[in-house]
Amino acid sequence: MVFIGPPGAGKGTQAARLVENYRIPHLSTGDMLRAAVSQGTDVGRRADEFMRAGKLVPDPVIFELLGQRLTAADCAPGYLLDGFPRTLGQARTLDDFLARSGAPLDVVLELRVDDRALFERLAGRGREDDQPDVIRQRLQTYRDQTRPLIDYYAAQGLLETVDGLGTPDEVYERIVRALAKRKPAH
Ligand code: B4P
Repeated sequence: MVFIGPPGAGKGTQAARLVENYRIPHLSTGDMLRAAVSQGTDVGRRADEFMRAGKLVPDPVIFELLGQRLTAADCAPGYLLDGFPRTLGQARTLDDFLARSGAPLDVVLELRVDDRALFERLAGRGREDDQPDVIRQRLQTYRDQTRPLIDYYAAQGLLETVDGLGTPDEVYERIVRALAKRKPAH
């Protein structure tokens, strides 16, 4: 399962519920990057300046971060990718990996929220990259680099779009309904 949405759409919030329900690992590249930065690892040092600027961390850094995680034993029954892929390059690399492992994606969930609500949510959260200028840059980065993935996955028949406005409980209900419509591919 892949989760796509603009910054602040509630991917992390909803992913936490989904992985508890489905008992699968939650692979959030944002969380992994923040952990790498706070631990001062090599990946963290290379990612830090991009995250502070609201830009995407370069693909090679992301691949290094995720690389072995996807082949770990706990991912064998399935997993939720939260915040990855975020570029067409990442999506194609993921497709190659999944084709080699013989375990295709079941579904790509898009959480859709308008910019004004996103801005209010993020400004209210106050994380280091939630400053107004950085939020604007992150929204622009999403439009330029990540939104093309919506068409990419729609063309593969994998996309489910869910309205992300409303309470977290309401959004979660919509996600569960969207997932129930789909038959697992394997
Ligand atoms: P992420 O950690 O993925 O951050 P995000 O997009 O801001 O978060 P999310 O959508 O999960 O929002 P959340 O649930 O927390 O990425 C951070 C940075 O890491 C990126 O900018 C980039 O630099 C880098 N990065 C990560 N992955 C990368 C990749 N693959 N390639 C390159 N770079 C990468 O919710 C936000 C707020 O809204 C919270 O305060 C929450 O409480 C609130 N909220 C949630 N649901 C709500 C609801 N229904 N109503 C009201 N408020 C709600």
